[in-house]
Amino acid sequence: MNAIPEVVSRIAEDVAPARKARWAVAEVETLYELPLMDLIFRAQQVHREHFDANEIQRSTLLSVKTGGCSEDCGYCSQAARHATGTEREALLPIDEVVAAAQAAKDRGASRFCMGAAWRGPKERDLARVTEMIREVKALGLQTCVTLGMLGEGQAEQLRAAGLDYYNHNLDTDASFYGQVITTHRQTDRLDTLERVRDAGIKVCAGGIVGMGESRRNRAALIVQLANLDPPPESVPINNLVPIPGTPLAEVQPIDHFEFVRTIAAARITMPTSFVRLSAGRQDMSEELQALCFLAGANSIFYGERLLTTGNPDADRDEALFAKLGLRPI
Ligand code: SAM
Ligand code: DTB
Ligand code: SF4
Repeated sequence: MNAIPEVVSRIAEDVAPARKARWAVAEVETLYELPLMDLIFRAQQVHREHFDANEIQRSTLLSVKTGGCSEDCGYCSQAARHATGTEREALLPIDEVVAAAQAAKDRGASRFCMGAAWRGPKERDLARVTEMIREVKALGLQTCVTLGMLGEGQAEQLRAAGLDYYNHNLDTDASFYGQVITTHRQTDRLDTLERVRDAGIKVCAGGIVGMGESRRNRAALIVQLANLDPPPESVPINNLVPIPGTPLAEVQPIDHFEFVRTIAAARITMPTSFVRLSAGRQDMSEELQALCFLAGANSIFYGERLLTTGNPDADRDEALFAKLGLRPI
């Protein structure tokens, strides 16, 4: 083997900016405790070291398989055991998915994310999803799917179809997880993230806040995400959308500034990741969204629907971006 590349890579390692090895929960709690102006300033500094602060990435979501899920996630409208009124539907036909992806592309989305209400995909389902991925990718869009927990070899099949990102959220920190979900463990989700990473697919992993967790829980979730090695390329921060009929329907909403602090903590601890201002945007004012962008969010879900709930209309987002001078990428 030629020795030069080895030497070059060793030099590259030596000169690469030292990446902070691991974050401690106490350190992230200290970030949360900063005066808001200082925290946002720090997040904005980190943001500008790694990104153009006036650029924003847009992903459009489509629920390709809705409802009837075996799991008991306390926030979810699609769990079969919650009486939410969400009907169980079959996997969508491929032409419907392709038409939705084309419409998303025409409206300016760069990534198309297909979600399924499964604990995990069965082999037969996976074959149809890989076909969807191939066709959506052929339109020139980045592809993302979120299908639940993956078994042996499934991530490789997705990669072979050209999948760019797999979304699988840690949702909440390890110590609070059991209060929200009992049908699987958070370690199961970590196993899936490892399979995704090993298969060479980019990781999209984040969580939900506003579920009655403490600030320490939020800091611990951020730490879990930031300490993944490498951290996820994409980090969705969801504000709980309360769904009537779920156990979390009546939970006290999180304070707006605490949400902004969570975005800032994600930005500071995961400097090179896209941080997505995700679910819950429909109930946020333009000013709150702008604060989230200032705190380092540089991605959104774009289009009038998330999975089973609403999202701001694309026209409204376009108008907001124009007012803020944000350019889509
Ligand atoms: N079944 C797969 C799974 O759980 O990974 C994929 C679909 S699941 C609906 C995707 C993610 O949506 C969840 O992990 C959670 O973070 C988010 N989510 C679901 N319901 C939500 C709600 N009511 N408010 C905020 N985020 C929610
Ligand atoms: C993510 O973090 N948020 C999206 C996506 N990944 C799959 C889902 C949000 C769902 C909000 C509730 C609903 O529409 O059912
Ligand atoms: Fe099922 Fe996913 Fe909803 Fe949990 S979050 S109930 S796994 S669809």
